[in-house]
Amino acid sequence: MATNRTFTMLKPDSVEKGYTGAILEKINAAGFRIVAMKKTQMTVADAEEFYAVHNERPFFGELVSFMTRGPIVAVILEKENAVEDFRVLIGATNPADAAEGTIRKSYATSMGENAVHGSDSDENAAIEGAFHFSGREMF
Ligand code: FUP
Repeated sequence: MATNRTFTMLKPDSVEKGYTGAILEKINAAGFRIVAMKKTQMTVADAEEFYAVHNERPFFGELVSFMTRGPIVAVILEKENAVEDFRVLIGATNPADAAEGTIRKSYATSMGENAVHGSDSDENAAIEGAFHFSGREMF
């Protein structure tokens, strides 16, 4: 069943460069409602668990070290068709392939440092949201 929720992280590159406000503004302007939000920093163990699906991939070590090098902003978002619409808003994983006007086109620098995360399914949105937030932090 579609939950109409997705999960995003503004990744360490975005936070370091001071893009948090601009990216949240784009997300709000696209019609997403913030259900839960916090600034936090993932430990190596957190990142290894969050990205466990990629643990055999050659980029895994770099991904974990990037995602843990500084704070992130974790956010649960709500909107009709949230997962799919948010993937459109952020653009392709590699910013070189991202469409004009997408968040990754505007703020990402490379495949690795690609500014934002977006869940790829309703099931993963629920798992990833629950990774960062308890039910009492969702409104
Ligand atoms: P996305 O769903 O667009 O965030 O992309 P993936 O789930 O496929 O990948 C997760 C993260 O791994 C990406 F955000 C960046 C990193 N990655 C690489 O660094 N190199 C790759 O070839 C693929 C992914």
